[in-house]
Amino acid sequence: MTATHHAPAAAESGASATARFKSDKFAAVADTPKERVSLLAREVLSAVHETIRKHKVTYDEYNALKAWLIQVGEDGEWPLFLDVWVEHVVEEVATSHRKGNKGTIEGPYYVPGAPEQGSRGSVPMREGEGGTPLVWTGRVTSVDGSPLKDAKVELWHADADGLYSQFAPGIPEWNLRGTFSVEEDGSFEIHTVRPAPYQIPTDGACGKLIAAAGWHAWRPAHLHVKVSAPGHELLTAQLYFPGDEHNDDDIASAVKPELVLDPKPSDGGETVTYDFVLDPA
Ligand code: MBD
Ligand code: FE
Repeated sequence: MTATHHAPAAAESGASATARFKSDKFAAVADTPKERVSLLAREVLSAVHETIRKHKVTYDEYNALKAWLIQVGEDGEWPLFLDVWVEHVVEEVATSHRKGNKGTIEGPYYVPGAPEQGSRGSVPMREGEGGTPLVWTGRVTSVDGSPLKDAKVELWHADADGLYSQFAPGIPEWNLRGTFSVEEDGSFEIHTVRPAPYQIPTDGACGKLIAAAGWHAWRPAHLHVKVSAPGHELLTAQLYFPGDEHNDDDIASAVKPELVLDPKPSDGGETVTYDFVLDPA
């Protein structure tokens, strides 16, 4: 099966991301101090006003914007919109002090609490799961080189059709989602499959913007990870594959050269090594 057979599931994925954000994160959203709200809201609005003046935005364009903004909410695509077009700059600002591993955006499809698979094992997958088998070995250390024996590596990614479990229908709950521990020396070995390049939902409001602007909807194939260890900053990253045609024009602007893997063919699949270096908190 190819990704195109599944494109219609996409708007549901956007709406599922809204439901997920509400259930996991609404309670955790901290109040923003009044002075910050005032400053940031004023500056964002000024930037909008400037754009309108500079380009002489018309009433037709203003009303098209209103209609579109309403549709983003109705389609449940605010998480998708924000994570694709805004999060990468928040991530850049939040992690610019780091000396350890580069990170990148979380995106809309993380689910906490994926099943524990030990330090050497497979992510949950279906019988005959599509995609080239991938064996990934790595180590988690602190910036001083010491192994972090209590580290956890959470991995989640799309399947060979570009779909995420819990966001697209008909996929087992924790498919291609797992939590791994590490050995005393910080090492781990994870068995999974190579995901497909990912097309963001084209049948909702975000897709409408992409079509109206003549952009494309693609992200390169990627593995999402969260790497954590006591006393260290949480690392959220994505790993990419060399030669993917969208590594240079990711719709979500989330590719960094340090995050591109170097897989080697091995019997029936691929092996890859990628280590993580965490910053002390
Ligand atoms: C994804 O899979 C993703 O990683 C991002 C950032 C946005 C949309 C879908
Ligand atoms: Fe993703």
